[in-house]
Order: sequence, then structure tokens, then C-alpha cells
Amino acid sequence: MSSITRRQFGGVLAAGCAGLLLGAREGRAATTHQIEIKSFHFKPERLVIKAGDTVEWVNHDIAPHTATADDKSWDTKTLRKNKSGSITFADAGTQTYYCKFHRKMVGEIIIE
Ligand SMILES: [Cu+2]
Repeated sequence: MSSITRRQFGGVLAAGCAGLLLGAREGRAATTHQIEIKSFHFKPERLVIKAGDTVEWVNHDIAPHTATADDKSWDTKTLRKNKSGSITFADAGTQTYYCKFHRKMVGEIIIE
């Protein structure tokens, strides 16, 4: 599936079948990883994924939260209680992020 473009990839993800998609890079199945937001923490705070994988944040707190890249390159926008937001990471690297409402809430995603 190396010919698939990032835009097409994102479009298909939006259709809700992320778990069945092939990774853009290696022809393997892309995975969706879940990070729970509980008690003003991202759980896990540090997550290792593969390029092409998706991360879904689910907010279990009453307070609204976000997962916002330190470099502002991506943002789940505001997640209210029991809402979730997903970001797909196409490129290898390290992404650090925080919650816009609670600056002490931080997390890290390592994309291999
Ligand atoms: Cu927050």
C-alpha cells in the first residue's frame, strides 16, 4: 500500500476502519492505540507506536481536556467527558504534547 497518499489514508481513517487498514510504510496492519485521560493525567504518558498508527485519546474526567502538540502541528481540540479524539502519525519521530487547559498535563508519543 505504499502508493496510498497521506490524504487518502486520513480520509479512510475518518470512515472508521482504522484497525483494518494497512500501514502506509510497511504493508502491515495499522493499529489504533488508546490513551485514557483520567484524574488529570494521560495514561500512558509515554506511548511507542509505529508510523501510520493512530492514537485515540478518551477523556474520562468531568473536566474538559485536549491533547495538543507542543509544536502545534496537531490538536484533538477540546474533549469533554466520555468524548474521544484521534490523530494519525504518518512520520517517525517523537511528539510531545500537553493539555491546553492544564499545562502540567503532558505526554509523549514515540513513532518508530
Ligand atoms: Cu486537561
